[in-house]
Amino acid sequence: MECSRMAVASRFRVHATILLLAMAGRCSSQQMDHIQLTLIANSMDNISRVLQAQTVASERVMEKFTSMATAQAVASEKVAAGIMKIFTLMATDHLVCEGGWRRLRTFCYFISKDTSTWQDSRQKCIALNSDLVKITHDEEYDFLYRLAKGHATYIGLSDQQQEGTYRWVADGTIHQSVESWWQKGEPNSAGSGEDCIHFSSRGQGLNDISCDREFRYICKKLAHLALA
Ligand code: MMA
Ligand code: CA
Repeated sequence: MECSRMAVASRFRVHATILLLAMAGRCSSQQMDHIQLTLIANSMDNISRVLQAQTVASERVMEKFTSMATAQAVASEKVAAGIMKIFTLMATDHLVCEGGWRRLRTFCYFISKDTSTWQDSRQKCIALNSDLVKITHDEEYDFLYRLAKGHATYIGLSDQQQEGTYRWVADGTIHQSVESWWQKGEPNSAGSGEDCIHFSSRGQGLNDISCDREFRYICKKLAHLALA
């Protein structure tokens, strides 16, 4: 009786219960131990089979996920490359500047023949829907250096606001000094101080100079899209 209660309480599979009932008549504690160990072993076996199946299923899901993520990344790259191609096409074929302006990539530049103080130069650029030029990379610097042709020519950089801190007037950002753009020994704030930057007339790069001097100037604005 003791043996069969234990068997019911164990709640194992039907065939195990039948096996137990069959043996109920001659139940000894040694036999019971053996039966219970067999049942536990079977259950462990079942659990481990279920776990194994689940591991395999998880691995398949992971594989599927990885391959989908890879496919997604490849597709994104293709889209990005396509967009770049479109932009490049637009930049080379469909971006235009008005007469008298020169284009480099997505911007137009006006190099004046008339001369003005730095402040008046800025006003003249603004009147032309632009601003005194902000130079952002070497290619642009080289392009403008060549266009200045050794004439003293203002750009949109000054340290009027704070001595020694050069800011681009167009957007107020601080110029991260590019050593190679400056003429040797500049900026030197010579005399009673020099706050405005220009391509020097010596054709050797940028120099700081008095903002009251009258020079040529360079304006910059976005090129516009002309889709034919
Ligand atoms: C020199 C040199 C510059 C300075 C100008 C002012 C010709 O260059 O000292 O740094 O800005 O003079 O005219
Ligand atoms: Ca100087």
